Amino acid sequence: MQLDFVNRELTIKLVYYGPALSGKTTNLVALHQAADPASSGRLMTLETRDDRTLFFDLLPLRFRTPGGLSVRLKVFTVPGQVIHAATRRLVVQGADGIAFVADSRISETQHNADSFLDLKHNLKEHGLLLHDMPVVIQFNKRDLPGVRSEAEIAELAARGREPVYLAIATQGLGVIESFIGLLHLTFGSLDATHDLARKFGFDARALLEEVAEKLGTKRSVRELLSACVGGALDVLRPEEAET
Ligand SMILES: Nc1nc2c(ncn2[C@@H]2O[C@H](COP(=O)(O)OP(=O)(O)OP(=O)(O)O)[C@@H](O)[C@H]2O)c(=O)[nH]1
Ligand SMILES: [Mg+2]
Repeated sequence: MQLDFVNRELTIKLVYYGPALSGKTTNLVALHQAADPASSGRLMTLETRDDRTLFFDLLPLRFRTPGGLSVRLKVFTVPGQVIHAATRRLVVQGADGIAFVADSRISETQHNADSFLDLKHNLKEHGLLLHDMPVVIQFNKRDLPGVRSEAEIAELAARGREPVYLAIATQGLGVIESFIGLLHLTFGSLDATHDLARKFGFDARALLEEVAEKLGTKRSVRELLSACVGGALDVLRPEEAET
């Protein structure tokens, strides 16, 4: 997180992590398409001819809170291919929150697990603990055959602390829900660490509503957040659990 006191501007870094071809770039493309052009900058992607991310993608978004605070979100993806290990380590540096995009197919279980471990190691390289990091998990590619059942995912989710979302990123399904879930955790964590509400009049809920609106959804933030199949969205904001 970067805080520019003079211009009352907050910059937050979010990273979409996960194994190769799980759909990280597709999530960013869907967010970019959904976003109001006034809030969204150009989606920057650098890919090989076969659509594999070579370095990273970056989607810049900008919002203004009712209190006059300007919030810039820099949404990155890492390149999932194993050979790009050094790049992933670089991209994850300074992340305020992570969306882990897993491939729902049972055949991809090991790749998902390897990538999650890789994330943990890379955070550690920067002195960060996965446990302290706001993380949501998205099980993508729900439309494909051979996927883990919803009941099974719900069971996995119930055992973990990370909120879990189901998605078909190519159809834009579950993309906004996952993103709003990630923002909810990340804002809560930053607020708790830096006391943003008291010092800056940072209103996380109002900002979430602003983001949801600018992403063109008619659904309420509450509805979007409750799309998660398990985990604990309240890990970092216990008071939200009662509302
Ligand atoms: N059927 C289906 N295909 C998907 C879905 N999401 C992404 N894809 C496809 O999966 C392929 C890989 O998607 P990307 O978004 O490029 O994957 P990535 O995670 O960015 O991959 P790397 O950049 O190599 O790490 C593309 O052909 C997408 O169209 C989905 O929900 N369902
Ligand atoms: Mg990619």
